[in-house]
Amino acid sequence: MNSKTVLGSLVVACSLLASMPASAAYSWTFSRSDCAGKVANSGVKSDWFTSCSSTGTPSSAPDATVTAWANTATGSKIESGYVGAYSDDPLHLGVVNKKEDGSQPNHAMDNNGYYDSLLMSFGGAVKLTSLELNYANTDSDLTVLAYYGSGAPVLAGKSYADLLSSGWKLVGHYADVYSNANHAATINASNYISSYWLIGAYNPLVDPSNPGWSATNDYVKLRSVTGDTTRVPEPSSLLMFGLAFAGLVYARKRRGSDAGGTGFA
Ligand SMILES: [Ca+2]
Ligand SMILES: [Ca+2]
Repeated sequence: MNSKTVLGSLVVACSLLASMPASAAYSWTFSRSDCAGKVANSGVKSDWFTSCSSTGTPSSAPDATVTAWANTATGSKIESGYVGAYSDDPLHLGVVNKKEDGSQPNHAMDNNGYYDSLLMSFGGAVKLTSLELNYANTDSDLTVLAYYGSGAPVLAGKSYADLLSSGWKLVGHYADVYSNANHAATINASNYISSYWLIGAYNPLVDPSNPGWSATNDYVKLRSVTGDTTRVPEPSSLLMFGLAFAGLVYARKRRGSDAGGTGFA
């Protein structure tokens, strides 16, 4: 291996290292001004929102918009619902689906009768790492999905059983989240990164190999999500990095043996 090849290997190795961004932690909560300037009251339909948007913290975080969904359409298909935002500072986000009247506890995000979800759409790809609840009734199991399809996801008209074959990946099922310290759960051990995340009351319909938890008794409200924008290097990038490094070691060995030494003096 000549010096040009060694130099080339070095350039490849350095550029790969430089392409791995430093981690920056972001969090998103929703204030009154993020949700049409008002807080919902139980049973007052005009106080429910079709979406809320948060700029996130710090200000360099991608914006987040949240919308509500449930399988309340004919044939158990998914259709839009309302975001119910309760209390204040930050708001507690629930889902009032089109078959609910907004009374407690069904104005939470729940799976009693229909499966409620919140779709979080970010202004850039985000790797969510944790989520936090600030309300639960009875049980607090969750299901989280991330979108890897092309374009923006279309939920309306699909059934939950369609999602894993429509570009969605199962991030995980998380049991008893409200019972954890700080009512929070660490999520996404597989390091999925996406602009679209579907966070719902525990939903066995999306996943034939679901854990079989109780699926009618989860009522939760979402307080915040946390994440970053760190991309885990693709296996092909790791392979290129390994080859470049191996090239450097080989060149050094050759140079050492040519000089009659060990190459590692
Ligand atoms: Ca609900
Ligand atoms: Ca449950």
